[in-house]
Amino acid sequence: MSPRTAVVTGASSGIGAATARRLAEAGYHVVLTARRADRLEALAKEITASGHSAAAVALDVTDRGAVDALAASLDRVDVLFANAGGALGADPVATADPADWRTMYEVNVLGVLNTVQAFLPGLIASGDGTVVVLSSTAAFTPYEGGGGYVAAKHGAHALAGTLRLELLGEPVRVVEIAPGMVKSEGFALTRFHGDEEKAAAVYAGVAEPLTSEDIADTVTWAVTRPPHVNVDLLVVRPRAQAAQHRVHRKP
Ligand code: 8X3
Repeated sequence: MSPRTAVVTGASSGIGAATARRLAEAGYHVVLTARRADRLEALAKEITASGHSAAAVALDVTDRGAVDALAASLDRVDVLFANAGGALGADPVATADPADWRTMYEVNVLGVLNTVQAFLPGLIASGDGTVVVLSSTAAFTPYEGGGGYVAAKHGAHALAGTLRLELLGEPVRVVEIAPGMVKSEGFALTRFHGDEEKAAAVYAGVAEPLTSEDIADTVTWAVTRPPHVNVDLLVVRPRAQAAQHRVHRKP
């Protein structure tokens, strides 16, 4: 019989990579997917070298044909961690680039839709499937300059909530994890189009933002609860962040 399998999108870095490691340690065969094949290969080697099981598949979640082909190639899927996403641009609504907004919607919402639709038959067939959608505190609270990302993550939140309702009676849980400030590789840098100074300013004076490992721990905890326990939604912030705009910074 094939081993229990977890598909992780956006697995080449940050929260995706950290969660893939944790799910592998928890006994899952992890299918690592992202656009950057070289990084996936390196992570698959690392996981395999530590005695666990992983495979790397280059994938763009916005390419529905490729997502369908991956789903068709797997014998089994028990967990889908729909993690691929991100922010692009930090401009006000008045002047933001619609192309950035379109990309954010494509990845954060339609990317989740593509993977959910492709893997859902397999998740149902597993008899105990779990979808984990990585949203954000931006899924609930707007902030200046966040408009396109906030809109997209509200979309991801709506998708997760709707899916949970529609799957009532099916053996599939729908979990949403909504992190606040996470200092993860690349997130802020991508948002600021590679501007390192602006990216660093996001975390300035914050002694301990969350790490990718903190979120990996949370996702793995939710996934490994008994099958009848559906952790609907978890909002996870660092102690230094009491609300979206309330961050404790040391001078
Ligand atoms: C990341 C949190 O505050 O940058 O999803 O939107 S925030």
